[in-house]
Amino acid sequence: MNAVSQTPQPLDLEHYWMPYTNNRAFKLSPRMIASAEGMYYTTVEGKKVLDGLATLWCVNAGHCRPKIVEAIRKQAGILDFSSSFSLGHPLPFEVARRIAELAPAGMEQVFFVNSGSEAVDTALKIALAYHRLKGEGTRTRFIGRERGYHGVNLAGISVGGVPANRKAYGLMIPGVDHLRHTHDPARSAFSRGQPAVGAEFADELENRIIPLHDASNIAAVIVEPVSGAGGVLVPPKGYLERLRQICDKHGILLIFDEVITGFGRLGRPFASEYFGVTPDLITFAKGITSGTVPMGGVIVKSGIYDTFMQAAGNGIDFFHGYTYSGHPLASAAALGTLDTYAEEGLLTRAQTLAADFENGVHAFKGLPHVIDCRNLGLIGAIEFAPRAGAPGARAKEVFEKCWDRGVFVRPIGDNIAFCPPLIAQKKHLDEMFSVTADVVRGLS
Ligand code: PXG
Repeated sequence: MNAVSQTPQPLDLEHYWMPYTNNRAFKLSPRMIASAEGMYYTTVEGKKVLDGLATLWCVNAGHCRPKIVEAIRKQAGILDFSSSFSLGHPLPFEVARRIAELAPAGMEQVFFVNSGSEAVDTALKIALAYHRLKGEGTRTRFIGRERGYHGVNLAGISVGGVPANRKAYGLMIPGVDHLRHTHDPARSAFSRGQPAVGAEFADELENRIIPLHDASNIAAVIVEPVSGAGGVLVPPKGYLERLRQICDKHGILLIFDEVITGFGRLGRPFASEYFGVTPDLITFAKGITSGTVPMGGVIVKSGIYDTFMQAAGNGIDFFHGYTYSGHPLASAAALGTLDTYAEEGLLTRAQTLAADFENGVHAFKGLPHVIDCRNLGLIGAIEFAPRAGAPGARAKEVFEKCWDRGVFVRPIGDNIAFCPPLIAQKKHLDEMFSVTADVVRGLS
């Protein structure tokens, strides 16, 4: 029996307030998925749709992969739930060990949560508590970046830099400043991979932000190594290295939000390894379970973990945790996912596909209204000139027409983002790009 046949027909759409959705438009004309396998969804009408965004940048292993499905199914009948508050069960210990194996050297401990938003708030709290334990309790400010996306919790939107996500929520948390974003189309439009210029955007930390707030008041800088939901912004060469140097010089923690870039998106387990820049904390979610069961976490440098352990005496070392941290089903899903990644070489597979992907993204250059193409690993975007008086309208139209033609891509402002599952083959990339290009050719 599939999910659809268990629901009454016609479906009552009135009661579910959908997240990040124009509820009125959706309920007038629903796009409803019934099932998925590999690279494709099947809609309730029976239409196949290619998943060009790993759903929401997370289904890295593709849909309904047998090992993952089996791991979840089996675990549900063995231990459905057990808390991780002063009790334990073996699975999250093993997941943490496997993640530490994949993480940059010296990052050995993992704190589990249930989403990217929780991972971000957890990382920020670790940073605050760490400085306090070190006798530097004045370090309470956070530095985010324009166009950064760090989830939707109050701390996450405060350090985040997507205006629409902040507008309705007043003051949020105090003590936050932002670096400028790194998007620089005047110098770097149509860069293949990392833009050659722009490392100096990092100097704003040293030249403006630290003099203004004083380093002794700054706890951490948080950035996505590659911005995702802010429109796929690839860091200029040398930029992340420079941020790392400045943070080191001033005793500021550097947090990489790898909720999208983690687990193979750039052809390495983490973007930190790809860029050769090791942060102090890494947030992750999405790809850890390939989207199947909610899970996220924070990977910390061992020195940070040790500081908490040494300071705690006989008491609890970190007054923080979620009821479902280290949930058995999520942990089982993570192990099934990590096994699938290992057996199929998926954490490095983006390297093999990167050249075809890059060529596919940059083939949009010269098509109507296209003003930029960006890519790195298996993440990319094309950007349109905004339609007069209707910003975002072109990307929305492309999304809708692609969907009608069986390809799912994501509109972000005037951008269309591509982020296919890591199991994609060249034929899937060809299908995704050729349908999208056809639609763009007809764009007014
Ligand atoms: N950090 C980053 C870098 C993310 O991309 C989060 C944190 C929050 O994760 P959760 O699991 O709490 O959603 C994300 C999530 C979009 C879009 O518009 C992107 C995300 C979520 C929803 C929409 O493309 N990324």
